[in-house]
Amino acid sequence: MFQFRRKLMNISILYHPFLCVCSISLQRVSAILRQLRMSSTAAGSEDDALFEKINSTGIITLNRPKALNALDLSMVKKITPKLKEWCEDPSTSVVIIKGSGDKAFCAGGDIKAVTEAGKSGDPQAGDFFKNEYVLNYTIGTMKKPYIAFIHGITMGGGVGLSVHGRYRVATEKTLFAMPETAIGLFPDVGGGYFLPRLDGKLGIYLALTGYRLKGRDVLHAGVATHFVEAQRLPELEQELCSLQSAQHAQVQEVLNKFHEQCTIDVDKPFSLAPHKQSIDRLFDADTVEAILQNLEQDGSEWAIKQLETLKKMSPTSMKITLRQLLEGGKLTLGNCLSMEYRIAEGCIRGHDFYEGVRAVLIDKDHTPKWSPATIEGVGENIVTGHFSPLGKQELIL
Ligand code: QUE
Repeated sequence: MFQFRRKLMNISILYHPFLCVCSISLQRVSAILRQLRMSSTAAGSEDDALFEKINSTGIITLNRPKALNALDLSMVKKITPKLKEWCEDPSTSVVIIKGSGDKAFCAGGDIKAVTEAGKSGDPQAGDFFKNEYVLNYTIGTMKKPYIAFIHGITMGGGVGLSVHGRYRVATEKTLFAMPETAIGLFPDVGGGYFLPRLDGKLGIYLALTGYRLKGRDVLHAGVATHFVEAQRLPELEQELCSLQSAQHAQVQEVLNKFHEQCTIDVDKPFSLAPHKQSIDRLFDADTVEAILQNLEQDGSEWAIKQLETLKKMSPTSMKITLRQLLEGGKLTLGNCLSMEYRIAEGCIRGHDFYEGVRAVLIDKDHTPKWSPATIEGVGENIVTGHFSPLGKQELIL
């Protein structure tokens, strides 16, 4: 961009005496500038992810606040090598990741771009997922303390940047969800790994319904490790940056102190506590059909409400999601992400992902026309097709 501005100045100096030529070239220049700005949105800009080093702490800031810090390929391609560099660098002992602005840590992956590539048959459509899952794996296998400040909206891709790290600090403004069944996708970024490891059938419930956990609920669910009031995050960051020896023990000491000092909603019970027994009983099944039947038979007001929610989701997404979690519960993170890449490629080949993104993120009419339209219509072959090995395209971790 800087270079371009310099060019622009040259042009105006060059043509200054010839006013008419100048106005034509200025028009042209502004068109080129517009083009450049547009392509920089598509291809990412220089400052979409920021990196700082304060003493021995590396800080990553997701910096697309207008897009709720949604994660795109440009950001992933900057974050992964920087994380690897910090992992090797003896002068870096801690990594913090946060979002810029007050609304979101990261609202998801920038999947509109994936559907655009996928629609035109571009084999690069899966590139974003592949690179994103490698980053999720890098975070999940880091030995140094990695702390995610999950303040504000944390969904999909944002979950993948936080939940596999050792420490996740939530605030009263955290809104956490894996809402992908609503857009014809599935709870990827290692959802198949962490969701089945939550208490009882909570993960299956969160994955199928996309239920939103707010504030202290994120801690109750076992997603966050610490809860700190939003206003104190800068102070927490400063204290972590000033640690002389920042091993896990020292990091934990600081995080625990801030956590214990926070009294917001300290006596408020988990919003799902009244339904936890029902969740563990009704969502304990090998098939989506059985879960729907359990809810129907239960017939309580809460169960009917869950049925209404599930009726809106992509039937294909629900079936692949249940299978993903049942398998993922038995896999390592690396093998789970490899499986998820197969499923992602299945979604790119299919129908509902495009229709869901259209209905929720593009046209925003929120009335997707799923195909197949019913759970019964989703044959076993469709589900199995999403789990087929990809040969040379496999993601190997
Ligand atoms: C369900 C989802 C997503 C969603 C909304 C849903 C999702 C996602 C985004 C999103 C949000 C903000 C952005 C963006 C994408 O919204 O996965 O690019 O700026 O990424 O109801 O699964």
